[in-house]
Amino acid sequence: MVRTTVFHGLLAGLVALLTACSAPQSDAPQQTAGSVEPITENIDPAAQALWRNLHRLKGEGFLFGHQDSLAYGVQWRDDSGRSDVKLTTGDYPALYGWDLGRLELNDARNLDGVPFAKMRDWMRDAYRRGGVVSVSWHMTHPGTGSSSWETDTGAAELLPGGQYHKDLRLALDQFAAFARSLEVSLPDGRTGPMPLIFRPWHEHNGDWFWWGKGPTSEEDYRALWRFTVDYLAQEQQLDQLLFAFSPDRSRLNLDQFESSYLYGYPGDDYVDILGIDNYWDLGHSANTATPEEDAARFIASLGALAKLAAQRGKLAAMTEGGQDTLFESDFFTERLLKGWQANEWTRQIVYVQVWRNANRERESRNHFYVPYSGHSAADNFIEFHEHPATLFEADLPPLYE
Ligand code: BMA
Repeated sequence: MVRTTVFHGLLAGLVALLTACSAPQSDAPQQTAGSVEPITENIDPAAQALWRNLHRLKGEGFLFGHQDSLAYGVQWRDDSGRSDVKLTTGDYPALYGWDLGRLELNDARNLDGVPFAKMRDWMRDAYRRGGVVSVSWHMTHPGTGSSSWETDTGAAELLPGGQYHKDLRLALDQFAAFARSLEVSLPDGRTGPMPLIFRPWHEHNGDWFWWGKGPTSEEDYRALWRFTVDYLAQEQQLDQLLFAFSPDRSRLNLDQFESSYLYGYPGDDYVDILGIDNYWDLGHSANTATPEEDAARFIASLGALAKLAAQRGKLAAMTEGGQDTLFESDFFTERLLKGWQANEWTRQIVYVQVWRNANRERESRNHFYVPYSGHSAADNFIEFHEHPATLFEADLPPLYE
């Protein structure tokens, strides 16, 4: 069950008021943990603890995450226990991203060739080691079957009353079955569902996905998001999820951050984590800004995000991003860490997740976000790992109790 608007609205309003009242004396971040709760009313204790513990980390450090980290690396695949993060630093990431694209088709493998059966095991391994699992979904259109990047048909007919609505339900049923299958041993000794950060319908302010701007109207996007959350909570009774909203930085206007960020925002009753997918400020090939401009904008984007999250009692995170092919050997300390360290607002960001290290042999291209063995950014990544603010697996406090 999702909390009622009135209760949650009052709390969020109170936090906003307190933040506003304290503004003349200090613009400092306010600690909101405990005063505002996750959106799922009967949230499982382990997921609730994750939420609380992530709040506690604010200002201290951030979890470092990597997509598909255990499934393959640039120079290896299907090798149990490996991760390009571990090969360089000796440590696993603190957070693991996985994508469910093609689960809706009942396929055995996801869109990047990761077997779902193994993904489940890797997710459980991550949890057992104290790490966090985040899930995105490059879903094929449940009605037309076209890929997430085909933009001919939007979300309108997936909504209640639409001709493909039952297909959306079936896709969400697959998700619910998958989430339920992730049984783990909880801190209280009982067996129960593994807490997950669920990040559906990402980068919707871009025009490259069928749920994005253009094929899907803002109103339909909101309805799609709300239906997803309500269906999973009420009909599927999933109580182990934290929901992350993640617009793409390249389509955000930093001068009008709030209104631009809130495009399609389903409301405070429907989101736990305010995320941002940021490749744009970190050396994106289509961005012509200078590195100095990039740095200032990266800091501005993280700071504005963290402020908005604090006003609403939410967590803030860089849910996806990084520098494709790591052409700057000092990327990790000079771009990423400096951005996070810049001021007391940027330091409120609780996790930063970079994208995947595509296997070169399988994909015949260079597409990676952490260094592989022998790469010129490896030493810098080790330095980044050693910094007290960057949390990898070995640095994690217990997050689920
Ligand atoms: C993109 C690229 C694609 C991949 C997709 C889903 O950003 O990495 O190659 O298929 O994410 O993981």
